[in-house]
Amino acid sequence: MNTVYITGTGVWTPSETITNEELVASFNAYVELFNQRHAAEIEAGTVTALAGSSVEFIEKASGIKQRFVMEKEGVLDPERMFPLFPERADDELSLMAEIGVKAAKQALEAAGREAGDIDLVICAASNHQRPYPAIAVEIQAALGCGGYGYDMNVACSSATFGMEQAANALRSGQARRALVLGPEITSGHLEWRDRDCHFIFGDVSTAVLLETEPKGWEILGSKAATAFSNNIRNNAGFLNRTEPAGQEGRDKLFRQEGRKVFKEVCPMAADHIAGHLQSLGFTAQQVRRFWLHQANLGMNQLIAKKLLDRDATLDEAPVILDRYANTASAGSIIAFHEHHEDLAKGDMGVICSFGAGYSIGSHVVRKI
Ligand code: CO8
Repeated sequence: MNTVYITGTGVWTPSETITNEELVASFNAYVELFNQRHAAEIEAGTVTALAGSSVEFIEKASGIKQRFVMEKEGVLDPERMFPLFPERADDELSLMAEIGVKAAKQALEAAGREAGDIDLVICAASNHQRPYPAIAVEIQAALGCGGYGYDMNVACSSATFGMEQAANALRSGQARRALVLGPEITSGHLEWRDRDCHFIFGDVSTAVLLETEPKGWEILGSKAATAFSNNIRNNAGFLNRTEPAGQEGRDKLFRQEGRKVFKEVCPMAADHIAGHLQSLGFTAQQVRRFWLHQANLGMNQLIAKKLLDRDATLDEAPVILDRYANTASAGSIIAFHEHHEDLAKGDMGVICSFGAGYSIGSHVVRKI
């Protein structure tokens, strides 16, 4: 079996940001409009008045201070509350492919590789723009990669599971160099009119290049696990139009039982990482850095504390969600991308995601 290395990463970030202040101002304007327009029904008790959001709540509950978005105006328009992306013709590069290509180019440059060196492209994201042709195949063509490509989705664990698939293809010799891309346009599947979740997500695109030539970070082991839960769910899908309720219901966008997720996923993730390390003959104390999924600051602190039996420092478990928010599968990859260059040869780290499914994916890596 071949040994696999992470040789380059890329993170493409949209130019527009929305601060909590901007988000709450627009949300509260929407609430005011809604309550005015439904004043009679609210009075009659047939419609529930909406409650406003608050910057203090968002920062305290999540640690998020701002998020990047691909299109800010539509999201902040109280009469709209979701992004506006002009439709593209079939012969134009699709939006997901476009930002996938941008991150991929960064990873190729970081590794000193050409697109033609790549023979596997996996587009691993928590939503895909269309069922087919695969976004990965469009990106493969746009970049000029060889080999094959496919799309996959394991929600917030898409990137780590995609890396596991790519690493297995490289270990077996099926492929030699793989790009795992995570174009996460979360703004398209977030209900910006729901105060319980309107602050959670941000857009970004990530890329990880894996190779069998020794360079960068050796993957010592990869571990994926799933356990079914309805606590994070999105019912959007191709059968929606066949169902009496149609495509418009609240259940056709992201929704979650945030408290339950917090309570159930933290111990699962900590046990998963500890078990993975143990299976490789390591303990958490030997880990120099944890690049954890970035959903909630409290979650990351709790998971790191469970592993280390003490609070982790920001150096040990870096946080990027204050600037990026939850970027679905991209969080642990952004954390790795932004916080790995200072580590020394021989240092060990864990890249770990956790999210809907439930799904947990981890890679134990060592700098060579
Ligand atoms: N402003 C003011 N008050 C609010 C707001 C708000 N915006 N929102 C809720 N409140 C109120 C609630 O109504 C509640 O009031 P009351 O006590 O009267 O009932 C009170 O504040 C407390 O609410 P919560 O119990 O919901 O607050 P929490 O402290 O639990 O924080 C969080 C909510 C931040 C959602 C927290 O539970 C959390 O982060 N949980 C973990 C969630 C998580 O990690 N999910 C992972 C999902 S990501 C994933 O897997 C990818 C999915 C696919 C991607 C989809 C992309 C769109």
